[in-house]
Amino acid sequence: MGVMAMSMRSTTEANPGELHVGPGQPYATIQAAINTANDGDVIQIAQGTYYENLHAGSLEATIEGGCDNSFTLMTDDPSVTVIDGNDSDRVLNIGPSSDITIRIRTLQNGRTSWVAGIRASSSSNGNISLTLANVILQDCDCTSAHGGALCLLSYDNPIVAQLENVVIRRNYAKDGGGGISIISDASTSPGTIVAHIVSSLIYDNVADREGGGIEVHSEQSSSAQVVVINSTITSNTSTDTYPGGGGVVIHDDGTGTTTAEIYNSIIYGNTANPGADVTIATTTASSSSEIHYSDIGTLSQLSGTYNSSNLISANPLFLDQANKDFHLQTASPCIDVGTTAVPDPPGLPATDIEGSPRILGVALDMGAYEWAWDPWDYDENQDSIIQKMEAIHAIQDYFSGKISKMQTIQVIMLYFG
Ligand SMILES: [Ca+2]
Ligand SMILES: [Ca+2]
Repeated sequence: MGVMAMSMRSTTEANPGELHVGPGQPYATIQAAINTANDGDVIQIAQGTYYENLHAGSLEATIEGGCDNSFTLMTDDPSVTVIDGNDSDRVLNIGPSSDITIRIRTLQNGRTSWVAGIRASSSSNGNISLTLANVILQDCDCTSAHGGALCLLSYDNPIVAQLENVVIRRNYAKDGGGGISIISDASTSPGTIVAHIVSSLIYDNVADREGGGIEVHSEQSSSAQVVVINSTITSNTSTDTYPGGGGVVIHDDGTGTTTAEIYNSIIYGNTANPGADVTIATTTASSSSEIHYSDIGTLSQLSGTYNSSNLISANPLFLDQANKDFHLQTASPCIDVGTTAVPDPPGLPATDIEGSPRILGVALDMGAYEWAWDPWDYDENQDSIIQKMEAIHAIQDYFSGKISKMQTIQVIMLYFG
């Protein structure tokens, strides 16, 4: 998330619908602003770290970080405004009736027995709409149940969630869903969840049971649907033996309907047995998934059905996996092999996770990062010199249609110094 795009805001004074949070501002804490916000308000938070455990029961508002102290400039960098749960409780509770958009901020260090980061739970009292954009959810520990960083839990009434440009990393759940847990259930009537995950990166999460990265589950004739587009899910771990699913697990109780629609995504390098990367373990006839134009390392179909096309299972060649850099190398098999025919909504993302434009090159890439042309990417041994073999690789890529004639000439010019 290296992008630091700045945008001018239209006014230097607070609009009636803007609540400013920060040192010396009308609201010293985020919770104080939440408590007084009216429907449609925008809670703006100055850069800094806030140690809070928030409750937003029936809030209908936008919460955004990244603001400077005069609230005139804001950055798209989520790391400058941090809400820290201080390892003492959940970071943010949402529901039973809320419509919340969260933009540009980091939530971290939640610690509790049941959903450590964000818990969004509907009930017979209302619906939930949750949007996360340019958000990092990290280092949350769920000590006895489901959902390390995020749990969408629908009882009776619907939940609609949209995650775009979200990073979920280093979270833990004692039960399922080390990163994200999506569970629909019923108390008086069946719940429904539709979750869209777009241009997002999910890595280094651990579940002691199923679904290291994402767990999707439905019970009691309810339904849970997740649509994953142009996302990268890697290095997550499920330590249970059944049903596993290091990256993603899709299952139901035999009455609920659970579906996953996965397009243009990389789910590779996760750990579990079975289903190192994806496990399908549905039993209800209506639970059928769609997996297309994606790099899935290992997929285990324990039960249930899915349709697939244009899948690969090759090493995606991340730029520097050891240092958690999941950009693609020039030689990656995930470049220019995606499709524009994805479910809409949510549709294709206009940018990648860093805000760089899609589509670059001749076609869409798989994963959260669109590969951008740089002739120095051919410096494969990283000695700041283009050797003969490296120039030859560029020529080979030209003949396979991967780069243009002008790009090839740029690499050859570097070879000649
Ligand atoms: Ca491309
Ligand atoms: Ca070189």
